[in-house]
Amino acid sequence: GDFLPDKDDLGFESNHGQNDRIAALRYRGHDDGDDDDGKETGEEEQNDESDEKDTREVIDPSPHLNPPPAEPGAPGEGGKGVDIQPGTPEEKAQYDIGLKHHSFNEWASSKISVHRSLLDLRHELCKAKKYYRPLPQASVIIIFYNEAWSTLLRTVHSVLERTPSELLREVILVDDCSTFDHLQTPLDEYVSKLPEVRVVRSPARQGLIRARLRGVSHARGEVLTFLDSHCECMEGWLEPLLERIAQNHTVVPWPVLDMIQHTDFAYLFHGVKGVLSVGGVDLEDLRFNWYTVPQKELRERKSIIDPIRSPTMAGGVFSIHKKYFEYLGGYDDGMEIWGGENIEMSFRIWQCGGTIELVPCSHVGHVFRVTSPYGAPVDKWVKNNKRMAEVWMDEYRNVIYRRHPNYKEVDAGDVTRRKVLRRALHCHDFRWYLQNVYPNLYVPDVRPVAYGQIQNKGTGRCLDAVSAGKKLSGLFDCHGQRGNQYWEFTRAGEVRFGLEGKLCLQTAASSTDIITKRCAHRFAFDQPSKQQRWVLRNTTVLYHPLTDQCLEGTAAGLHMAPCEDVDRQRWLLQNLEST
Ligand code: UD2
Ligand code: MN
Repeated sequence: GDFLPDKDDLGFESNHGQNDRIAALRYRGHDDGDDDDGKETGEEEQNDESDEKDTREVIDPSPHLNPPPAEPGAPGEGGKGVDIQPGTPEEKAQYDIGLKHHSFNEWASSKISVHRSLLDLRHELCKAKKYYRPLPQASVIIIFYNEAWSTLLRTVHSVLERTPSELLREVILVDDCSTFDHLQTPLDEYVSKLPEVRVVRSPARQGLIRARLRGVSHARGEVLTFLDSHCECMEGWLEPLLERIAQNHTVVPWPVLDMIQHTDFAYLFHGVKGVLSVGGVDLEDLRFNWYTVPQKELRERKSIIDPIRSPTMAGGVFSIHKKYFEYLGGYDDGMEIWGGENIEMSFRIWQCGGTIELVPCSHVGHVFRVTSPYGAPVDKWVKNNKRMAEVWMDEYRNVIYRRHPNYKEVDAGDVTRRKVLRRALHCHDFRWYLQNVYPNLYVPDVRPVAYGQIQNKGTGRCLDAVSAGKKLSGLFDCHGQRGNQYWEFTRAGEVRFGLEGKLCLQTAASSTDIITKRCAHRFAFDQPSKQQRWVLRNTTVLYHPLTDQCLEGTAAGLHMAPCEDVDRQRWLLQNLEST
């Protein structure tokens, strides 16, 4: 195809002629691997970390090493759920231990073949689509820590069986120092029979971010493709991802993530016609969430199967050109265990000139679970987030620090190298990201006029959102615990109910109720509604221009009344900015 760039032309459109910097900025891995731009070096050492001492203690003799073969009518075939329940006490015990170790129904998973079939439910246009060869080859990197046998191997087989072999350079399994017995010798033996699959072991548990970096240092393909260890790839999953990268090396594509139910392992296909969600983020707690693409943006595409720009990515499954990954600074190797790396990488890609796209024709199933079996430690996640915020979010990081006092207590470590990276790549600031990539994001006030509790001078009680469900606000004894009594008085004149966020104190002429309602002014760059606009007078009076009344607190509660110079209409706002 004509659109394919010259194989040797690896200049990135958006790197402002910085190719000379690429080498300097390359991630220096733990083992520095072969650094010769993917050239073949023959057989690689199976274990080049021999100087690192393995610290693991193998603890768990695990069952289910012999999953059933794939045959029509077997449990789970065609992506169906397993409807049998553990019957005998032994089965029940196995079910319990599987749930404990994996936070999903491992017992059900073990009844399903590691080669199970999936219905090809892709859109007709996706099935008919032709991909111009040659596409670049991918190294598929699957990291795992104490993954179940059946889910891990089903991930591997789904890659081997649903990827054209000429597009698959290799599959690299990175063991993040698992302690389960089945992941030691049994896995080595199983994998030794599979073509192009290797196990790379981490001698200490370092978390998924460094595990991925370890995988990258062993990768020889032109493109890196990451997977969680409990995925199932659907027919045709890789080609559209590779095609986007072939067209533009600065695109980081990811698939539609279908849900494999943790309860029965049913594969729930997410079609392209329904509501399409891409990656989002909540700036109040930095959690990844799903963002429903505005219809307008969907309609602007030429075809229903065209990729969609995505402000963030979930993080577990995506493809990226290896050199672009390295050029962008890989991952932040100061991040530990779990969490935050996906948001960091998302901001970094966009701010530094790349693009994240959700590719509707590519489908990968993932077991979404409700809890984490290995107890992802919150302080590590906070540390990772803090490193990200310090480097990429500019003044917007203060939103997080203000809302979550625990961030102060966590040491983020040294981020100098990451800041140097940002400067060297000439990246945009965070405000640019908000304006150009994610204009629909709810952005809390960076520096509100006041934040914390709002205490009534007359009664001594505090403004309380009561319960966000009821939405009626009232007055309660001040408890100093934030929660329902945490408010932010914004520069735009709103009284925002801060912690759960996105709710604003409002009242109207037609109703005397004082309620918290979804803030009308949601985005960084627009205006509040009149019902939600307040004016702070003499630093204590909450005047509401629309009704020309003042907020008042009495023994009977909260109401609006004509303004008077009395204590019941005076409020003490915490952390009030000195004027
Ligand atoms: C989501 C991502 C995950 C990662 C995470 C944030 C998807 C489908 N999943 O979490 O990839 O971006 O958000 O960090 O988008 N693991 C290790 N070492 C550890 C802990 C985990 O190797 O210390 C492995 C684990 O076996 C799994 C992967 O990392 O393969 C992700 O962990 P998870 O499945 O618990 O995370 P998930 O899907 O909730
Ligand atoms: Mn996962």
